[in-house]
Amino acid sequence: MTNCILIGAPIDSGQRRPGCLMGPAAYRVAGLARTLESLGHAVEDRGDLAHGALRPADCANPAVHSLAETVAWTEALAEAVRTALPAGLPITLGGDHSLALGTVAGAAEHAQEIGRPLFLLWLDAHSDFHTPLSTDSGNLHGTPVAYIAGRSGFDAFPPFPAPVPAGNICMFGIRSVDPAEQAALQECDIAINDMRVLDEQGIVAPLRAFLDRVKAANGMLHVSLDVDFLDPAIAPAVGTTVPGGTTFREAHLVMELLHESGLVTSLDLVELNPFLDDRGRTARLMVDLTASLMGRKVFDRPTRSFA
Ligand code: 4U7
Ligand code: MN
Ligand code: MN
Ligand code: MN
Repeated sequence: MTNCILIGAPIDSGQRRPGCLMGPAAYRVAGLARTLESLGHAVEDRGDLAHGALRPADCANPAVHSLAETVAWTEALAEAVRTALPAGLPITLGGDHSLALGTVAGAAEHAQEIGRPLFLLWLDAHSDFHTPLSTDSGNLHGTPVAYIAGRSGFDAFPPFPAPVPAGNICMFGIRSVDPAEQAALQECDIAINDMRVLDEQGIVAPLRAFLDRVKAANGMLHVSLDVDFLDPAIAPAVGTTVPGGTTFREAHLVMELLHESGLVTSLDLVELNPFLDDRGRTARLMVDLTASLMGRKVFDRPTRSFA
């Protein structure tokens, strides 16, 4: 039994298409709390977070927008996750992916306090490795991994508490990387399991290899799940669809392996835009994936037999 702590993060300052701020409501309507409870977990819904006062913030890149608001969200979310972690497993309901600037900062601070290393699993079509200085779109939802890894250019933000070493970061589902991100990723050893790797090797071997490393290091594991990790045919409710994403079973298998590992300590559900959904199917799929992560099985075998 896990104490699941739901944190609503109706943030949409990280991109330009309105609608992500309806995400937390959609997850509640789709029955996230009820589903987790049916699996035997306790659920504490802390409601929707609000950001604090905005302070003036500027950036040398004129494309960047909504910087002050995103900084304020980062502070509020870091605090919310840091204080939730001692009490259970925070599940942050986005909201666009800029929320991970805050959630992972909070997790990093907690990990540092208790002296455990933090690992990051990034499930996304995109690498989100821009800095505010390198982004062409100016959309800060494309920047969290760079902040988490300690890249420079985030002067407007609180300094990242304890940057996550590149070797502790692993990406899956990648199929859209901008040239500036590509160049920066070439310089570091973040594990990038792009769709080509998944086509060739499947999802199990690379994921098990990563989870083995987390386990060996007694690490905490933050999982950030972007709706566009999934193929748009099964998950249309996202502003940044990219064809060629993971299938229904691949995504569930990731979640099932994560459950079996027992390693996940915090989770983000991000980029759901309910305004773009098809009768709630994407919201329901995200809830079902969370259920798999929290122990729902296709078939409950008496003993485990996945050799
Ligand atoms: B998401 C992009 F140009 N790289 O910077 C950008 F392709 O959180 C997309 O993963 C960023 O959805 C996508 O705007 C951010 C673009
Ligand atoms: Mn606001
Ligand atoms: Mn993303
Ligand atoms: Mn994405």
